[in-house]
Order: sequence, then structure tokens, then C-alpha cells
Amino acid sequence: MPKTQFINPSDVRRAQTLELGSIPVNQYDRSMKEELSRFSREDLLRIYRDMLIIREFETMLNLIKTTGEYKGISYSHPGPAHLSIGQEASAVGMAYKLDINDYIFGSHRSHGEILAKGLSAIQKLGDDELLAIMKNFFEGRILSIVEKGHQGDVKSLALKFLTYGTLAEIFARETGFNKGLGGSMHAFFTPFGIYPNNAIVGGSGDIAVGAALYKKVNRKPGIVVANIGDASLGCGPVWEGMTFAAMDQFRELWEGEMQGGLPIIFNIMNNQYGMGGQTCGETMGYTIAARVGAALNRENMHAERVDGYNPLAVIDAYERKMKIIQEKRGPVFLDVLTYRFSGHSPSDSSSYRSKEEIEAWESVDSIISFGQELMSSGAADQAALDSIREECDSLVLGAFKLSIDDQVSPRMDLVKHPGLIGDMMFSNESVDRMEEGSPEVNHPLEENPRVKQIARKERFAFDARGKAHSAMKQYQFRDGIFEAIADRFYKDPTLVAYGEENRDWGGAFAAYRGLTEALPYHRLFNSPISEGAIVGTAIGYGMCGGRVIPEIMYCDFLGRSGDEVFNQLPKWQSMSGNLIKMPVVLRVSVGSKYGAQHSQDWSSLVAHIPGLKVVFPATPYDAKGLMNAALQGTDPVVFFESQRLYGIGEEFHQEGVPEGYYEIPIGEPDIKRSGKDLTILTIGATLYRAREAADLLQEKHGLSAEIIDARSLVPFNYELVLESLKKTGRILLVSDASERGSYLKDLAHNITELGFDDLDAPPVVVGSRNWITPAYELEDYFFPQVSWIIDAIHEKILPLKNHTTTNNFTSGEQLRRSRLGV
Ligand SMILES: Cc1ncc(C[n+]2csc(CCOP(=O)(O)OP(=O)(O)O)c2C)c(N)n1
Ligand SMILES: [Mg+2]
Repeated sequence: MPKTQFINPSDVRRAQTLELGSIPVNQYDRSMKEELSRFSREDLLRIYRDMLIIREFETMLNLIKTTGEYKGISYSHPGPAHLSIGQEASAVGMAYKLDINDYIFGSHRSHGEILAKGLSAIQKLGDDELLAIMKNFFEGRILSIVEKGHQGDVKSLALKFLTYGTLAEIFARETGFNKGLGGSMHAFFTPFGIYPNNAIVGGSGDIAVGAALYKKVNRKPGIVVANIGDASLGCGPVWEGMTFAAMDQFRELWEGEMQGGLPIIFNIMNNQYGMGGQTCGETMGYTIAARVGAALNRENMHAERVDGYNPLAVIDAYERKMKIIQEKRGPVFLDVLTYRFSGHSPSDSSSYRSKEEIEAWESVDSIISFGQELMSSGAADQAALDSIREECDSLVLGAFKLSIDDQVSPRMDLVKHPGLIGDMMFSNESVDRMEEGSPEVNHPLEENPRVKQIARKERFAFDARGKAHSAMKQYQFRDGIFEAIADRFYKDPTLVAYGEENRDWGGAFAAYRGLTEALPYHRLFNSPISEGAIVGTAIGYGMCGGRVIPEIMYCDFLGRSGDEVFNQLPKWQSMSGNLIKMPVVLRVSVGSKYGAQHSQDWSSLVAHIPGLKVVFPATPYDAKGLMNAALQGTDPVVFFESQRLYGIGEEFHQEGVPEGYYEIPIGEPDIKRSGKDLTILTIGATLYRAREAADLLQEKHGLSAEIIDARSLVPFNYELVLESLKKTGRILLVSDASERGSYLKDLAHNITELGFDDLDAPPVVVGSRNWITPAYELEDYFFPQVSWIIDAIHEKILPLKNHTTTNNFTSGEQLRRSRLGV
């Protein structure tokens, strides 16, 4: 909490009544005649056409799914197709005012939104721009397919490009917009401002906010629309995203040009159902979704319900809401009322609603009504509407024929190129700054108080005689993190960092102390306690082209950002066909001392997820070098930091931690001590316990242990470990993560396979117990101790002369614990 804002008790304790104000519902009341003076005839016919294109596109998919053929052509599509037949007016109305600088995000039911946004973009782009986009996209591969035999202008070519690219993606063709790796529920096309759609419903709720943050911080034009289903208003990421978007600080604390709300519209595509649950009357309590806006800020998020069955009502709302956003008074909440005639999916038996209800909504079908209004107002005659229908039908049929043709639209050839998807998991680029420009900072780095303080510190923990400098004098682990991040803040103008207590507090463990003075609010700020949104917004920020450091205060809280870490952060680079980069470094501190919910090491859990790089440095030298490497890259990195180590000095790298910039490549373990009799492979803070154990082995048993610090979990280069085994023939692996299912087991398994010929004994894993972490005073019974390492070696690798064990590492005990699941 910034000291500038005084909380006066007599003010906040005073009696008052909160007036929530009013929220308009279906207030649009212009007639088509009136609209004729606002829209040209062509515009109105185009609105009609766009709705029809979506209708025909979805009808085609419905027929394919339910009958296996469309216009006499058979095709089987086993994948998903969540259709939005009935909802066309809401999609076209939403997209009508938007251009390519405006980004939309959506969910599993977004074909209509993709097409509507694409059609709107095509309308607004000039021929040269359109051609350039089509030519540059995947080296013109899609263009070369749709331009064959094309007669007509560039815009009509672009319509083919859009419908084909979308459909080929739905059918998992390599020629789709995302090389078939996104598919129906995730398809998108960023050159038209269509950003990822999310099969995890509500998943876009916080990601879209990150995109709006990116636009604001980097002064980019345009707004962001988060299309969210009415039932997904029950999802955590949506609430956390809205909470984040509505933070007071944008208006109260961000300075100068940066002052003002985020440019985002939460657009609720309110078809009044989840899959089968009715949101009004059953699964939610808002009655009218627009009410939700009243919970978030004093403007009720400018919430409003509009009739999504009338495209002009939605366009009218966008006109007004976009003005609010231009005036920096966002965020906005729009409840767009609509209805889907189609089932949740084509296999849906509509058991949750009556035939009468569907028919009642079909009888006011927006496309039919709009067509009738066009005719009765004189804007069009039946022949004009018929010819539009023909145009739409042939457009969809053309896209269908091309995208089911295996010659024209092959799937990714994983027989010929088995590594193709693997190669897409990471972008592996090395980029100083995500954008040119001079970073906004408050003073030169040399003048920073923390920098000056660090300059007086000893960058190696010991003096020339090997005596440790006082703890205060030692350059600490947290200084390494600080130096790398500070350096990048002065290099990369797009870099922002945020999380809980990141600014005035200096980060819960003081890694950011000093940065508060160096950076304006918009580059370093406190977030709400919304771990989901901390990670989710960073994903949105990263995918738009910015570099970002979100922070999770305790590893245990990662569960709160589970979907973001499991499903979003790791997947969008490859699901985009590698068009998107994800330069997000997620800092996660691993606790101890605070019991069961503040001391868990979940590095193994994260290492299990394809698409994340995972590092866990244990020394200041490695922390700085790995942080530099993480911040130079374009991949998501989960950066674990042990709270046991924030204050530790550099005890291994004799030359001390360099003052200048250097990188330690992610994936390379490091020999921290050479030895010949036994290898100990450590992850994180167990390095120091392994070192003590190695001292004891030397002193008491004359054995020299080689200690290798893994430093990274993903990727991991085994060479150094296998080399070591050639010498030692024995290996013990140790980390603070609970042992069962841990990453150590994976390492041990691979080492067994790869180094079997060199092994004199099986690799032995020593992790934490499979319990809750007990209180600090009992922690020694939970986390691996020096004596555990020695006993495990004695029991399972190499009997030690005259050694009496104090811990039970026998096979019998291992079997007993496993039987009990502890
Ligand atoms: C996190 C998550 N939970 C459940 C589902 C399964 N599911 C798919 S669609 C859907 C209903 C979503 O309703 P709504 O948000 O109103 O969007 P609509 O389907 O109506 O467009 C559900 C529950 C999912 N995909 N993701
Ligand atoms: Mg719904």
C-alpha cells in the first residue's frame, strides 16, 4: 500500500449507504429507418452477409457431424465442433467496429467470432495490406491454395482465405491457421486481431486482461474484447481477470499518460446456458448477467445488457463503450443476450430445454428478422438477399471442398518428420529486448540505492584465507536475482513485473528492493491476491509481444494458478503453430518453516508439464546467470527460488559473481565439487546438505563424492551426469520435493537406462517424506538431512565401515511406506 494514500479512520468508519447506480437493460430502440441514416445500404447488407456466412459455416459443420455429409459430399470429422447457430448477430455486432488493432479472445464456441472479426478486418483493410498479410502468413501457403482459379477482387480472395484457414484448422490440417495444432476450440489468426480461443472455458478471462495491459503499457492502439460465455461467469480466471482489470491503481497511482483504466471489454456471449445448465434460474444468481459489473468497481464497469439478437443494438453498444475506453474509463462489461439453436455440441439431445423454447427463439431468428427489416425499410429486396445467400453458400462450399482434400490440405506428416511437434514446444530464441525503444526508468541504474549498496558487497563468500565474510557483507542470492532483473528492465522497454507486494514491499523476500525507486508504477506494481490472474495476465502480455515477470509468493500458491500453469502458459507457443512467443519468467519461491501450506516444493509437478522450462538455481552465481538466460529467451520459464537461500553468499564460484552480464544456459547441470567414488545429484537447496554429507564421507570414510547441481529440470542435459558415473559408478539423487512421483525418480530412471553399464548399484533417490510438511521444529523429519544421505548410501549403495544408521532406508521400510501410501 503506497504511503501517499492516507486511510483516515474517521472517513472510512462513517455511516453511509452504498448506491450502486443503474444498469441499462435492452435500451436500444432505433428503427431500421433511423439506422439508414447512420449506416450505408452496403454496410447493412454486409452485416446480413456476415451473419449468413457464419450460419452457413456452422450449418455445414452441424451436417458433417450429424449426417456425415454436406451438399452430397461425405466427410468424417471426429473432433469437436461447438456451434453458435442462432448467435450470429451477437458475433457480427461485437466485431463490426473493431479493426486489426483490436484483439478478441474467446472460448470453445468461437467459430462465429473468428469469422465475424476476420470479416470486419477484411472490410477495413486496403488491398495491399490484405495481400501482404496473406502473402506473409506461413510463407503464403494458405494464399497459394485459395488463389488457385480465383476470379474476383482481393477482398473476395481474403474471404476465401479466412473461411478456408479457419475450416482447415478445425479439420486439423497443416494448412490451417495454426497448422492444425489448435483445432476447433482454439483456432485463431493474430494478423486480423483474432487471439487464442480457449477450450478451458473462462480461460480467456485473465489472458485477455494481460493483452489489455500490454496495449496500455506499450502504448499500442486498439482495445481488447474478452468473449466469455454466461456460464463461465462462474470461473475463477474470469473473476480474477475482472478484479485485476478493475484495480484502482490504474487511475489513482499510475502516472502521466499511463493514468486511466484498461482498454478491455468483457463481452458476455449470454446464450443463457452452459452445456445444459440454465444460468438464470439454476446455476448462477445474477438473473441478469450485467449485474456482475456492480461488484467490481464504482462505475459498475459501465455494465449494460444489450439485445444480441439485433446486430445493430450490439454495434450501438460498441460505439458507446469504445468511447468510454478511449477516454481511459475502462474496463467495460457487456451482457450480450443471445440464444443458440444448435446443441452444445452436435451430439446434444437438448434434454435440458423444451422444443417450444427452441422454436420460440427460432421464430425471432436474428437473420430472418434482419432480412425482413432490410426489405421493409427498402434497403434491399428479396433478389439482393438471395444473391447474398448464394455468395455465402458458395464461399463455404469452396472452403469445405478444399479443406477436406488430402492433397491440397494434408495433415502434419509425423511419419516423415516425427519430431515436428517436438520442435515446436519451445521457440528457443535469444532476444535482448522484445521491442526497440528506450525503457522508462526513474534514474540511471548506477544511481540506484540498492545498486550502490551491492557495490560494497563481497561477491565471493570467503576471503583469501578461506574465512567467510560477515553475512551482511556477502553478495546474496537475492542480489543475483535483483541484478539480472534490474539489468533487463534497463534493456527491454516492454518488461514489466508484478505480483503480490512487489512494489513498496520490494517483493516478499526483498529481491525487488530498490526497483521501486527505479521504475514507474506501470513497470512494477502490486497485483490483487489473484494468483490465477497474475499468471494469466502475464500469458496475455507475453503472447502480444511483451516480456513479463509474474511472481508467486509461495510455491504452494501455484495451485491457485493451476489452469494458467498447466493449460495456458505451456501450450500457446505450439498450439499457435509457433506464431506466438511466450517470454514469461514465472518466479516461484519455495518455502520452509511455515508448515504444510507454505513449504511445498512443487518443481516436479511443473517439470511434468510439456512446454515449460524449469530451473532451480542454488547459488547467487547460478541465480544471476540463469535469470539472465531466462530473460533473454522467448519461452516460458518457471524459476524456482528457495527461501532457505535468499541470504546465502556465493560459496562455489571462486571468481565471485561477475558484475557484468553473463548467461548460464538453461538445461546444463554443474559440477559443484569433483570426486571419484560417488556422485550426488542435487536439486535446489539440498546442494548444501549434500556438501556436508560429502565432507563427512571424506572425513569418516575416505570417500570422495562428486556433487552435481542440476540447476535446471527442463531441459536437462544428461552428459555431465553420465560422464561422472563413468568415474564413480554410483549415484544418489536428492531434492526437497516429496519423493513419490518426483522429478528425481525420472532422472534416476533415465540414468539407470542410459548409464547401466557404468553402475555398480542402482541410483538411489532421497526426497522429502510423502507427508504434509510439519512445523518448523519438526521439519528435520520431513526434508532430506545430511544423515539421510549418509544412511541411504550405506544401506543401498555402498556399506560404510563402522557406520550405524539413524534412519531406516531398508527395502522393507520402502515397501511398508509404499503399501501405506506415505
Ligand atoms: C474449465 C472447464 N470446465 C468445464 C468445461 C466443459 N464445458 C465446455 S462448454 C461448457 C459450458 C460453457 O458455458 P458458457 O460459458 O455459457 O459458454 P457456451 O457454451 O454457452 O458458449 C462446459 C461446462 C470446460 N471446457 N472447461
Ligand atoms: Mg452460455
